[in-house]
Amino acid sequence: MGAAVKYERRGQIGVISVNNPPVNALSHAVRSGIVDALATAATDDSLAVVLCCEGRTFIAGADITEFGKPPQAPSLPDLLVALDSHPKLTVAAIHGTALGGGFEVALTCNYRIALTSAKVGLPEVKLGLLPGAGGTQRTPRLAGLPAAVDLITSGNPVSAERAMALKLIDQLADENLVERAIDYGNQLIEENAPQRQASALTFSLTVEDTDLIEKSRAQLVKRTRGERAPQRILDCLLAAAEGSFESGLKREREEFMACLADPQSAALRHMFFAERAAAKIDHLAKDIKPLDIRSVGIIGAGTMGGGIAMCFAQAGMAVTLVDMTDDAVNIGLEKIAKNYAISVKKGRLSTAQTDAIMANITTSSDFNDLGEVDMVIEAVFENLAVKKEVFATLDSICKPGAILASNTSYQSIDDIAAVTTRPESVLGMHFFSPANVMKLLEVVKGAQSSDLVIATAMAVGKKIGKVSVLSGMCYGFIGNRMLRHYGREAALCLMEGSTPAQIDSAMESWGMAMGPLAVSDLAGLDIGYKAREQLTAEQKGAPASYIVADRLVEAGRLGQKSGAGYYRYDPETRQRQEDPAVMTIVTEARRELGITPRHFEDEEIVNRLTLALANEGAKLLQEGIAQRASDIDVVYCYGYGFPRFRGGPMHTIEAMGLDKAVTLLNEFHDQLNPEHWQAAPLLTKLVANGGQLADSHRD
Ligand code: 3H9
Repeated sequence: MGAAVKYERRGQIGVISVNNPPVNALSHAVRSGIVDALATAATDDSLAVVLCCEGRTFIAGADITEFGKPPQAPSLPDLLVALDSHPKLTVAAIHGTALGGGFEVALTCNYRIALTSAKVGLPEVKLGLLPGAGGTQRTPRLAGLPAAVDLITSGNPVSAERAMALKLIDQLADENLVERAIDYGNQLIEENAPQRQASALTFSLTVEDTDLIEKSRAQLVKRTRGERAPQRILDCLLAAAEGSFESGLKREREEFMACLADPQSAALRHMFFAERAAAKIDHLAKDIKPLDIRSVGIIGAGTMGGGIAMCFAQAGMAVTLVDMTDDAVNIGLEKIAKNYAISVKKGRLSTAQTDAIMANITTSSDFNDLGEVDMVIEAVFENLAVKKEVFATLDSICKPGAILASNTSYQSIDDIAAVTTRPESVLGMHFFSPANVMKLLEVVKGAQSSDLVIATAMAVGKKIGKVSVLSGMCYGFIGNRMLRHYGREAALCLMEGSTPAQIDSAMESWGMAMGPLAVSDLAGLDIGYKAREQLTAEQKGAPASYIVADRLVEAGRLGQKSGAGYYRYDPETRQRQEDPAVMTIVTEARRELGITPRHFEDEEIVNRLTLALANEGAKLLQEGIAQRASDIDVVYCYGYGFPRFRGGPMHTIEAMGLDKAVTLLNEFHDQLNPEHWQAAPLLTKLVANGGQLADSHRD
């Protein structure tokens, strides 16, 4: 049977136990081990079979690393045929997380018992897939259509208790799962219980069910912005109701194979591994133990500081929120309380929960109150002189070993660290606005930041529920350095002949959460304007890339906050509307710079904006600012609304073909602007060598 699966007899029960760390994925060894064990149990004198797992979890699904490789028999469907037709009564014993193919195995067993702490779910949609081993056929038969739609299209797991209410689990156990499962098996034998098969249950649609499918279709089109797997899931659920179990299973198989071959799934699977890789820091010693951070000081009670304070308070840490005056901290605290009141109103949190969170936050206008905290995060405005002053003060107040982090988006961590006597304890922790919502955290390593401090910041990020990515030091770090190139191309497309509406809708149809000009309006056009005021003409770059933004600000159009920017905004609904006044400004700017507008295809907009990002990403990779290409993808998908089903900018060019990407870059170089479109040497090298971004590290 092999090391991954064991079979032993416990009285009249045959116990199959899977042991395939870390998550008991259904690799080939596990599938064939279970099939062999089932064959043994079929012919011995056992009366029932318990299927359980060792380690931290029940089977967490198919082995994702095997997708895209040549299939090896027995397949998961082969295994489930053996299980469904097994002559003995079968019981799944679930602990940890029974997910995807793992839960489908459990659903194929005759009965299911789970620890109360367990969770079950069908998360395949998050990988651009659908449950491909009967999940779309058995779930609605057991739990009904509404629950199946919810479970499978959201991909979110549910608690064992909820699963029991949905008839997906039959019994709960508080502890000693395997013993309890054996007792359960014995009890079922004694009761002469039938071999219940979900596949044998009949299922047909009611009028309400049909309505629900149609409604879900429309909602999912909106919510998932072009993802195909959710629609295919609904097709499979319809097939479950319209034909036999066998015909539904056949349809599910076809749709699963179509998903597997779909580039969207390749991108989403890339993201699954990218998120996990981002947590790993290549050069750190394996045995490094992050510091235990229990208390945090946040400096600056504005939108950013308040949002950061919420992250820490929600994670149960003691937060001291500091600003210059009592008024400023009180306003900040009121805003936080208001945010939580909205969460309570929306039913996301209870009053007791928000009270407990608020109790973790104390406020002060005296920096000396930060003397004993384990970590400080500075979130004052983007001005190097002010930041240096804050860090010099912190250096004199904070206890030895306290970590001093700056939430700067652009400034040099090294310049900030230089004003302290402990540059090894200084680093960047760049949150994204709104900080309590956005998942990304860029951990920025200064030249002298110690490994311990970096490891601690990464661990803290995990504790507060962020996806953390390490960035080296450069202007704008990973995300904002790339964004400048993306923003530049959006502005240039506008000047060369496009419109704000075309640019934004081209990017949104492609999958971006929001188009670049609508994002600028949301962030406030005055921010870039003020930043440009501090730059030299050379640093500002081509005037065509900022002339319209400047003119809009000078006309009082600061974006959403002033009711107008690249668009006009409905004061009630905040809906954007095209505004002829903007095109008047654009036309005037084109005339001033001697630019004759031309026709634009959406494809050119998408190619220019995504390639501008990826080309700069390749330069960051080559310079060692980003550890790996997939880290850049994580930054963009979690911090900048890049569609996960495109896999981030680096995966986008890898999927397009690096050779095609370089050809396009060279075309842009020749036809548009040679300075903007120098292909990153790393890309040309990879194309010449036939290499992949995933294998490339710093030169
Ligand atoms: C499916 O089942 C299709 C079927 O319907 C039909 C087939 C025909 N495979 O997340 P962690 C690795 S699709 C391979 O850090 P946690 C992971 O990469 C599948 N590897 O732990 C990591 O490796 P490393 C449906 C996997 O405790 C390590 O395990 N199932 C798989 O925070 C630890 O993972 C899913 O989508 C896998 N299936 O969370 C479930 N899963 O250490 C996906 C994990 O080298 N998995 N690894 O970085 C999860 O959601 C989480 O891993 C889980 C544990 C909640 C289980």
